[in-house]
Amino acid sequence: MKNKLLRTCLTAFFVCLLLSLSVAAFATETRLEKAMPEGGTAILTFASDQLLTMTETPFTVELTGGTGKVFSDAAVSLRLVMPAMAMPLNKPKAIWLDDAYHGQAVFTMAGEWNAIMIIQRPGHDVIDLTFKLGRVQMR
Ligand SMILES: [Cu+2]
Repeated sequence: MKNKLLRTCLTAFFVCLLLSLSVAAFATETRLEKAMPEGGTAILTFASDQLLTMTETPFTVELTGGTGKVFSDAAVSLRLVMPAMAMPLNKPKAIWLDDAYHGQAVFTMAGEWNAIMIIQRPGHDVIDLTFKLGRVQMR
């Protein structure tokens, strides 16, 4: 009887813990999604909900075809640009590892930024998709 109560309490505790962890995980990301021209989606996720200047910010790219197939054969990079002005070339690559393409972005100035995702798949034309990132804040 006592064991059963204990088990119920522990289960409730772990469910609460998992829920709070997953809520925290969602809150600390910037996740952006775009449709690809030939169907499917490209998802760009930065490991921060507020992008900051002069900070190495990990990002991932997930490419999924219209039929749900995950594309792992692409050459992927981001061209980070400020729509308001010309900035030095800032083009981090993203390398396939396990389940997604992984890269590191550094924003060199506060203000409005876009990421132009450049996707090159064997036997396909190069695709570029523009993601609006909003304001990057001074660290
Ligand atoms: Cu600038």
